[in-house]
Amino acid sequence: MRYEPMNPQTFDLFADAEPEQQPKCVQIGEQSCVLRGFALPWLDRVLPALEIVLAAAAFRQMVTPGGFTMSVALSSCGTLGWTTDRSGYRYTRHDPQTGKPWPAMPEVFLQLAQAAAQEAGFMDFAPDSCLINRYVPGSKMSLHQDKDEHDFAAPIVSISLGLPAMFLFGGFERSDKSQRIPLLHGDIVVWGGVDRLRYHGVLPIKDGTHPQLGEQRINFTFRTAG
Ligand code: MD3
Ligand code: FE
Repeated sequence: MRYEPMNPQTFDLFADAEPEQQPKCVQIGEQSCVLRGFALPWLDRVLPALEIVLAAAAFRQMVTPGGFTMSVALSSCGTLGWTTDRSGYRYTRHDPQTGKPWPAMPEVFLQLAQAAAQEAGFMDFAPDSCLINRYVPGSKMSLHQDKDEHDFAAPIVSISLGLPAMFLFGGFERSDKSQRIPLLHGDIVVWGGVDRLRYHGVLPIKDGTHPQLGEQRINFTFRTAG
């Protein structure tokens, strides 16, 4: 009898399998998780939108109520933008540098933040603020809590782009031991529920040049502030 070659499809055990899925949100706290690389497929649309926001509201360094100039430069978009000066931390409707309303939140920012929140189980995230942090090598963010928002029930979604950072994820008191979590270009973290009031910070960014973003790290944090 003549040898019949098998149809290779007969033995492709994965022929009927589901298409590859985006990796699940990896838990880093009780109600926080990281979506590695989740933003990467969106960057073709996110980066041009970022340029438009920054043309209207340029990065600027702000002063803390204690009189220290932050090493991180900030901008914002959405209905509310976060600012600090000698009189305190707060959300405002207008950019104090231009007197104009903060730039609108680009549709693609909102879509990406909602897609990430959904992946982490927060089904109707409606951020009204996107804080944009720019770190150059040496910039850091000391341990702090985010307490200026009105509703701590909503999660915060954070997107990291450019140079890598070592994120510090602490406890509920400044002196609590913190875990270190590397955050890389394209990573998104969703922080919700009990983890919302944890102390957190960023170690000084190391020297380097990112192929797309150059000598900087840019972090977006989407919040329901009002
Ligand atoms: C954990 N930004 O803007 S984003 C901040 O990388 C801030 O630029 C850091 O902390 C950055 O306030 C961290 C991740 C983040 C944001 C808010 C949190 C983590 C959080 C609130 C509670 C717990
Ligand atoms: Fe923070």
